[in-house]
Amino acid sequence: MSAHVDTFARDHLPPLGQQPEYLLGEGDLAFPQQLNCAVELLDRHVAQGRGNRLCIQASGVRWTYADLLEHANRIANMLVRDMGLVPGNRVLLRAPNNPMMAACWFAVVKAGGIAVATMPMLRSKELKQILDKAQVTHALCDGRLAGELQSAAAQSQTLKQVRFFNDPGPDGVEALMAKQPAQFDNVATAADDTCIIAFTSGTTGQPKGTMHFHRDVMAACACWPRHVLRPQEDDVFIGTPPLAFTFGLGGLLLFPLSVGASAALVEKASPAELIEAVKAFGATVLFTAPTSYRALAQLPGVAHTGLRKCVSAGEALTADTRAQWRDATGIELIDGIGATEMLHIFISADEAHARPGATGTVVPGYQACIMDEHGRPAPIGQVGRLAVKGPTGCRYLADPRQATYVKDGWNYTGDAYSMDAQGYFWYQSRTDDMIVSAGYNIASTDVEEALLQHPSIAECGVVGVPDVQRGQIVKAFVVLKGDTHGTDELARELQDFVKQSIAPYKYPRAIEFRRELPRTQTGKLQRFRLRSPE
Ligand code: 3UK
Repeated sequence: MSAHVDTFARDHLPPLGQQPEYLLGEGDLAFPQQLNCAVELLDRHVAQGRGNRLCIQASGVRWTYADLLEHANRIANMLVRDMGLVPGNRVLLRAPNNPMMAACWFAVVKAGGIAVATMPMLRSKELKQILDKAQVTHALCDGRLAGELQSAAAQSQTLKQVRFFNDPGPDGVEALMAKQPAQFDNVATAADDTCIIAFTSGTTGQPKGTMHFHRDVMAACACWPRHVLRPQEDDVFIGTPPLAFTFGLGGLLLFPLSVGASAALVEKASPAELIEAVKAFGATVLFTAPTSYRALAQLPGVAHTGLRKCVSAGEALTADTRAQWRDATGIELIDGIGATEMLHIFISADEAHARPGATGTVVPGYQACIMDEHGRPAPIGQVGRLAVKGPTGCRYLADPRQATYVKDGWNYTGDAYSMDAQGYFWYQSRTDDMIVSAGYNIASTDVEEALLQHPSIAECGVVGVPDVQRGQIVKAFVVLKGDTHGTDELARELQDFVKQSIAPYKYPRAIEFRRELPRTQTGKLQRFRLRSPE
């Protein structure tokens, strides 16, 4: 049944006993044995007469579905005929979010390859880790990002075929694909053939590759978008997460195409440029992270755009950020927690059901449960470990950490949550970000949320630091707005301010002012770097 000639992915799946339980088989989640998600998401629209509909916009580019299909087909032919790709080979993709990156993603998946998309900012050392881990054989890379890939490729035993796109030269992908036919014989992959290996954004340790099947991609499209986002055919999706991050891959490519809508891809945008792009492309659905919503909410132009739905994920959304965005735009944010391991969002609430401070309820198709320290369901209201299962789930590529993420069929996301009587899930912290000070459990986000109410604070990060007396004390790293100066007096003011709004034992006993906070390339605060500076 598998179409993979190169069986690397199947050979390195975690043993079945270490995989999560999958909730599959009913309604939208019953998949045929042969399934190629690229054909479902792209060819199908053209076959059904929607080829002339708008599909992808970018600066200077306006592609219909037929245009994207033609590009993907020509690149797929180039991969197979010029570059010797066989089904199951891993293809590294490296580019900012742009139309050629999207076309290459579809080309790889149509040809039965496995797309290994990487963040544009990765350096050769990090690229080399990925090349080795996924035994990457081919690469398609934006010409402007050639340098770091070339030095990683020079040290790789497996990567032999590299081509560059957005490159005008005679060896560039554009010239090579022009010689190829515009038709391509799609590879009839099995629903459980791997089509992407997504690397985690890495707040700690060695990167982990997560394997997702063709059916996982379709399942992600059938769950959160259909039940919570509920986009329309005429929606124009836009946002900041890279296509190499499954938040961006779903939000800016898979989900718009799954409903015949379109995406506007922006390569790199400051908050002001993003709002300009929203207006220029007529965007209606925005995907970005909480910190970005805070920055955007300050901009004068944000009140009058055509946006109708705004999605926040990647980090906890505080009630305060939600209120700032509503005040600035009139739009209630759609919060959702997703994970690279789960492919996309599994707990969320739409505009009408949002509760400030809560992430939402479990997305149809998934189950979620709060587990106590013995792995048993915890009572309502008690803080414990978040465990989820659904059609998608964690399969690490050859990694012993599989046994930490998956236990008894449940995926443990590493988050501390509680669930209330109405089934709403309340984020507390990462399980390793719980601060224990003088016997009290203190969630770093509680303190961050309290601090963010203060008018002088732009951003902050709270961690526990070792203390002889108390085991740990709460320490806040604070970035101030504009040219406010960090003084001892202001620090004391902030401490009193926190004591006014939350239990006084949670106040930050130490405060350090910083110009910026350490973040991953997907915008997540790296609390471990605040705990132990390199
Ligand atoms: C945290 C959240 C509270 C949480 C992601 C949407 O973030 C994504 O994937 P990652 O693998 O990180 C997963 C972890 O990030 N997190 C994400 N969203 C929220 N915490 N509220 C949220 N709304 O710790 C989770 O375990 O980088 C998000 C879709 C796809 C994704 N990959």
